[in-house]
Amino acid sequence: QSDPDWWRGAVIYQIYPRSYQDSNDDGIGDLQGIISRLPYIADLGVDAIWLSPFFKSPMKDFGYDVSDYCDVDPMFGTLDDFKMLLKKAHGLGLRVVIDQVMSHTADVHPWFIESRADKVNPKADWYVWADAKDDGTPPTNWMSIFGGSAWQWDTRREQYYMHNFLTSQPDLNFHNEEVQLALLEAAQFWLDLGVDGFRLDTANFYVHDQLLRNNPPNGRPKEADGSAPSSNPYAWQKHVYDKSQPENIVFVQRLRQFLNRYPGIMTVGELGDDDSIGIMVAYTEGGDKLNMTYTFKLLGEMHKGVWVRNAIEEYELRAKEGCWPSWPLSNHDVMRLATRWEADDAALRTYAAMQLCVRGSPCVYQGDELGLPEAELTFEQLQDPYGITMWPAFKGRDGCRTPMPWAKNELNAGFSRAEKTWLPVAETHFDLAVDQQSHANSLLSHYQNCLHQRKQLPVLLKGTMQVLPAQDDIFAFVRAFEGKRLLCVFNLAATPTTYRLPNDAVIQAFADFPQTELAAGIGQKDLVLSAWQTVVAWIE
Ligand code: TEU
Ligand code: CA
Repeated sequence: QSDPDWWRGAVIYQIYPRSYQDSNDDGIGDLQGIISRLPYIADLGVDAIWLSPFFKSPMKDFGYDVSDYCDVDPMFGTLDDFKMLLKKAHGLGLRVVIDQVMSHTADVHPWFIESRADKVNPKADWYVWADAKDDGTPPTNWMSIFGGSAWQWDTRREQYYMHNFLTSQPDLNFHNEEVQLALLEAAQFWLDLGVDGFRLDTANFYVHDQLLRNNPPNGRPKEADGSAPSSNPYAWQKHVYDKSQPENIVFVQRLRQFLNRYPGIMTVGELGDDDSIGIMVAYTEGGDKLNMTYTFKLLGEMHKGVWVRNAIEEYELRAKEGCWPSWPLSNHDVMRLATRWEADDAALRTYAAMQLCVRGSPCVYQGDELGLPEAELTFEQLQDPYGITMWPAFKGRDGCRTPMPWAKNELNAGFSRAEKTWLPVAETHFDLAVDQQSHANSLLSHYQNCLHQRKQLPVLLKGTMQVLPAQDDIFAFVRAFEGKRLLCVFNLAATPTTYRLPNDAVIQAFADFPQTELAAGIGQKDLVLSAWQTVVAWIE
């Protein structure tokens, strides 16, 4: 537990507590359930777990609406359960990263209840309140990501309050010093319990423009990859005033200084912005901000193949001193990887190997190690308010949040003994359950092999990375560490192709990392690559 740099190159396994393992038969996953599955996670070979929120919450956004930052929701267990989880995880060599949702609280948080009571109470300025314009309309044109205006009228105060997400997730006012202190105090509570780091929810949404300026229009932009413009008007604005303010970085620096008192505490910030590479850099450069960041750059439907290569290359070119990325391929907010990228078993193997070879500390979302496809749900089954509002253009996030399948022949695939679980286990997931993948050729075994081999290759953990010039759908790069150079080549397509090695490169030996055997080309300048081929080799 002593290496303060443990997070550099670590693999983080994301757990969505509602859907991992139910221990008390109420159909909802909980902390004791997670504890019972820790040996599975340790076996997988990851370094850390990141737990999505388990704090007290009215669960309107399933925990991302916190009503008490310093307690466990009874649905998930107790503080003692969390302490036990921490102890058992540490005992198995797993670090524990928890989610901090600082940008907003639940509307039933005592702070907000007090704040909305009148305009003079001690917390009157803790949230973002503003008068209506003369015609009664909201103070600015800012929009909520989940639909509609970012302003909600409050009859009690006869003012609007701001919310980037649900109306029941009012934004805290970071221009208020007391708010910043209260949030640091909440973080300290968990640090004192012994957590190893924080995943910071919407870490560039903390601060809003104090002058309340309107966002400029953005037209109805097509995605860079040519896909249809978003049906959510949120995308039709340039978000220059409702987030990513200069003072936001100042808070992040303050947070870092505060965390520096606890050696080895890692922060990974979730950032959402149009220039997502630029903001990944801005929030880590210089080493006095976040340890690492991730964005939605690789989390879109079309964002696969060459897109992945181009995004990572752009990042490596723009990265400055101190910058360290995390490249998740999925999470609890987006369609499951297998469906989103239309990936079959061969493709999933290559994406996994690629994700574990690029520079950074990747997050692997629960169930991706099984190759789960997106669960199909009817409108009636939906739980996610985002999906219920946006249906059918966007079906919401429930399809990636259904329970983990553990055992094919058990009720609810071993997730729960309840008759009805909060979301059903997907029909298509039973055959992919953990107990069906114990054989050496399964995707699960492939993940295990990649993860275990990776640990033996310091060059993959800490090495530099140089992206090689583009050729077809091939993503090729060189990792280098202590004078050794590792060539990584991925054919991100179902068609065979030939890869011409860079001028100075001569393959010396294949690395001990799961990869496809080369059909031809060993010792030559051209590597003949089969569909979805992976080559990881030491070069001179
Ligand atoms: O997500 C922030 C965010 O940008 C997402 O809402 C994203 O735009 C969307 O989910 C894409 O499908 C974080 C959490 O990860 C999410 O679960 C929360 O709902 C949100 O913050 C509000 O706290
Ligand atoms: Ca339960």
